[in-house]
Amino acid sequence: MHITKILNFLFLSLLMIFSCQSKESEEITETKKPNVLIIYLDDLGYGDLSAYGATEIYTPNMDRLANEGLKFTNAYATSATCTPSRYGILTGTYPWRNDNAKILPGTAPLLIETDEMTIPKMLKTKGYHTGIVGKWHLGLGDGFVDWNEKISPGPNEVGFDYAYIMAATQDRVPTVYIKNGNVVGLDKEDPILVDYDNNFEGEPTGKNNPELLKMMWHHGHNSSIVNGIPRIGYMKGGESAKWVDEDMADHFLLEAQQFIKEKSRGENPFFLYYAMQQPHVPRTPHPRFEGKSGMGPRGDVILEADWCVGEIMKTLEEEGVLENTLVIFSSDNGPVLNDGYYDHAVEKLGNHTPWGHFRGGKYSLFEAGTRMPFMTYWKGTIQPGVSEALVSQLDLLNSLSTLVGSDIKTEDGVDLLDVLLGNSNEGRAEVILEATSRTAFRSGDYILIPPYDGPKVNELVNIELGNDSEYQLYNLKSDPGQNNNLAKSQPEVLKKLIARFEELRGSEYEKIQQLELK
Ligand code: NG6
Ligand code: CA
Repeated sequence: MHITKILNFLFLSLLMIFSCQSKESEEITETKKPNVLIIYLDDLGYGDLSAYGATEIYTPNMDRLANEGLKFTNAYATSATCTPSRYGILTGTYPWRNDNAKILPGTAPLLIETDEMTIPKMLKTKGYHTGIVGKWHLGLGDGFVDWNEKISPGPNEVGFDYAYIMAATQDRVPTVYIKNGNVVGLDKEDPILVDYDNNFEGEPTGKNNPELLKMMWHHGHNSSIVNGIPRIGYMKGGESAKWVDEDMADHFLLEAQQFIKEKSRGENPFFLYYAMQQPHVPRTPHPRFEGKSGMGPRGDVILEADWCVGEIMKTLEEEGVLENTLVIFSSDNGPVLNDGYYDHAVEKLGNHTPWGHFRGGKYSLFEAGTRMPFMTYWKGTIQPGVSEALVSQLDLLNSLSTLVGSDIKTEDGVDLLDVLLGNSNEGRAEVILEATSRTAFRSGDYILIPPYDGPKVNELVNIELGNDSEYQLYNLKSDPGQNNNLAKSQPEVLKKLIARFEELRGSEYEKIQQLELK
């Protein structure tokens, strides 16, 4: 062979070896991207976990995440109700920017625009397989939904490759599971009809047929009856597709485990948003958990949820991905006892304090509405500890984006990856909180609640809402229970916070002031 040919051959061979090697190392970095699992509970309070101070209920599996991971004490949901919070966590955008981000009926159209950024969409740009299992409550379809055809747009159109969901809440129709847009187990001969205004002729309701109920309604929840439980909204047909409430936790758990098992064995990393239904009403523990808490169904479903968390962690372990998975645990809004059914939540509470040492609860602008249990756990990467950094669920999109090497960022979110991993205590400087369309402003240790009309207490659920005719200003560090209004004694701080809040909320804030002047 001619010498130049030999050199050429050698050069090409070396080139091939190098290019193979760099391809291989690229692949290694690809597979090194961690899986992300968000475990999101529904109406679980700050004080509902033993790791957060509960003494009357024991949640060992949630505690494990808190004790072996990072336990946050200053973490917020964006809102004190479900739909807006879920909108906030998934889009990284404040829900009060979207007028439709309010508690939705089961027939509401999809709230997230299909061109809007979401966590799963962002992760998909980096090769993630994305899935949701559990509660959706962000609307489906684009105006009218035929539940007997493929339902679209929905989670699949806003970033989830796989979606196994309930449309809204456990207390709202339709009471069926939906897999990638199709109602599971539907018999086409028995089509589903849903209406939130009018009943279907001849169908029993909670209001007219109390003799058919196994759980009695207290307020609302008196429309169609499914499995002896009266619901919000009317539904007819779809018998074979109706869920069994007591099996729901096991059902979603199995789906979540299957997703993890399948995706752990694949090449790409996965993202799973496991949106559990507990302890939202109606509280229907599996018989295995019935009576176990001594606190009635609310306590029992918290124990059930805790068991589910343990099982999901076991699956990660069994699949060998525990050290390559970032687990984030939180809840969508604060706790409520009586949310519309007689289920002994009030009577059997005993000394338990679901709201921890905070004031208010679900629906409230006071702290317990949005201050959430929030833990990050990543075996081998996150060191156990407690973080007092101010974080919002809004920040997950930007933080996860940095984690996976993406530069997608939303304006409202803050990249707090270092804080979530325990490498920094520098959280947010400020955050806006929302409760049923009212907003408050936290800045440093202070919280400003502007004046709002409306009752001080929602008597039906017995929760203080945060409304007052005057400004409220609290120092949350020295007064987490919000008992000492500093608006009069600290006028300088008050003025500063009002000005900043006004700047952030702009025209929205002017609207509030106009309301106030009326
Ligand atoms: C309220 C329901 C409540 C619950 C809530 C949504 C009534 C009287 N109350 O309107 O039971 O379903 O909506 O909860 O119907 S959330 O956690 O999904 O926001
Ligand atoms: Ca909720």
